[in-house]
Amino acid sequence: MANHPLIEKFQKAGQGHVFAFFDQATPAEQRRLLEEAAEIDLGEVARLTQTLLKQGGAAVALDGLAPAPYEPRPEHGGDATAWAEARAAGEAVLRAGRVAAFTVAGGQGTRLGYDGPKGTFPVTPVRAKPLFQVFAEKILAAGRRYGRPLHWFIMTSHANHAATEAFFAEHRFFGLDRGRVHFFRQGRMPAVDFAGRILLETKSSLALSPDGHGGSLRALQRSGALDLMQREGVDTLSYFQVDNPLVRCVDPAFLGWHVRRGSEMSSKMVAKAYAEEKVGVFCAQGGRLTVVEYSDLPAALQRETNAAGGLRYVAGSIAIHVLDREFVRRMAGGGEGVALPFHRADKKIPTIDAAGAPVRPDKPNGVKFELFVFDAVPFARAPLVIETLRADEFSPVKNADGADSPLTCRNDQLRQFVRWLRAEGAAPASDATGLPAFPLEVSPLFGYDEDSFADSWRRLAVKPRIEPGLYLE
Ligand code: UD2
Repeated sequence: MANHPLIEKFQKAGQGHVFAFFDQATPAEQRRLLEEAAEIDLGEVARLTQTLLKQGGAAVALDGLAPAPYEPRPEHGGDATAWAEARAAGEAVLRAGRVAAFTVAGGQGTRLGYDGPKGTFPVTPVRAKPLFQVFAEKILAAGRRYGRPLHWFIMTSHANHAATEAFFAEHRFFGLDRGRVHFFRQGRMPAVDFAGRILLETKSSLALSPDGHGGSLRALQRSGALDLMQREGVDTLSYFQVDNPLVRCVDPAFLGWHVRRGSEMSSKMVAKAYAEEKVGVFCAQGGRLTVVEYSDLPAALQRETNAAGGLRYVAGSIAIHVLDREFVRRMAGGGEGVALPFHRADKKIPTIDAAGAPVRPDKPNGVKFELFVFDAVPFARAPLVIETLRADEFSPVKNADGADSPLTCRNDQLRQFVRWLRAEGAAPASDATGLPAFPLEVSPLFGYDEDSFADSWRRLAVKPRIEPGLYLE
């Protein structure tokens, strides 16, 4: 076999099989394989094989686990004055230009069965705007409202980076200043078989996959995004996922709670809709705040109720956070004791057999390693959880049908538009769930939350007729 220091390194680490077909490959293929191999941290792979495969991974420790405290909304008994003060503080931070929006969009979107970056998926009820356009318009509108255009960071994956950039270019960045929209790729991890051997996808390429949304912290650092923010006077990141068009991309009340408490990482919760809902749960343990992913929380705890008969572990994580820039830098630096833990996911990973023939497994044949951003919570100073209302902020598109599908998301958008209209005395007739009899749509440029909607509506000299296909912009 060809002599190359990298090949020797892999051989020494017991991963020499990665180069089994190297000599048959074309020079271009060889280059590619060497490039991919150079991305791999063999020490990390060995460590993960030892801890997550051989020792089966440490089960999530449950001793001393309790529900996390959170700040309830005023509607649910929270302190209305504190919420108003938080909001004013957040508006000041936005007016000072200290905030950037941040979307994690590197996921593979397998469950939706949609071919293309998930952010390009059409979601709105009348205009069928794609997710990216909804966020872009919210960000544009918020920048106008606070007199400071926002920077927007978008984390992509190797698989969808070029398509994502092309989509924005094709749509002229949806009206945003292209100099303020920044794309960067997340890192990759190799998949391994159950013995810890790195899997090949083809004879000359590794089975690599995105390193999880927790990889965003190191990717922000590596890509230079943190330095760019620093140069631009941005010290606070508003983090959200690509699948949820209801999200407030920048929320003054949330930002205000974060800065007033001196928190380094804050999170939003909604009351879980039912015990088994697939969201992480905010917990307290040993004086620290943590998020336990649904799959790690035993069913008995998921179902446990409190004296009032409600769920005891009620605080569902909807993956909306505010992060301090310097906290991200610290986490990305990965100093002693500050690294995010990897999680193991057993998957069906397309690979090749010993003769080099493709294998499409019908049951899991290996393991992917992923980082989760919420694992940073326990490392943050003064981490904070505030409540938000599901109807106002959370309706992700995850599955082709059933729960969290394009249909449920469309209906939740419609109900939100109806609530905004109703607050101004202009609601169309709707059913018992608040769903109108016909589709209508509010552009984020007209209103992206109740307040911005009310301002625009009140400015209209002539109010439009509320009729099928109404589009307010
Ligand atoms: C996530 C949370 C869950 C809950 C739910 C809310 C995890 C493990 N669980 O569930 O607790 O908050 O969201 O909707 O996160 N992504 C990347 N790179 C990756 C992997 C994911 O950018 O390598 C992005 C992806 O594009 C999406 C987001 O992260 O925007 C969520 O990913 P997911 O769909 O895998 O998360 P899910 O639904 O399992």
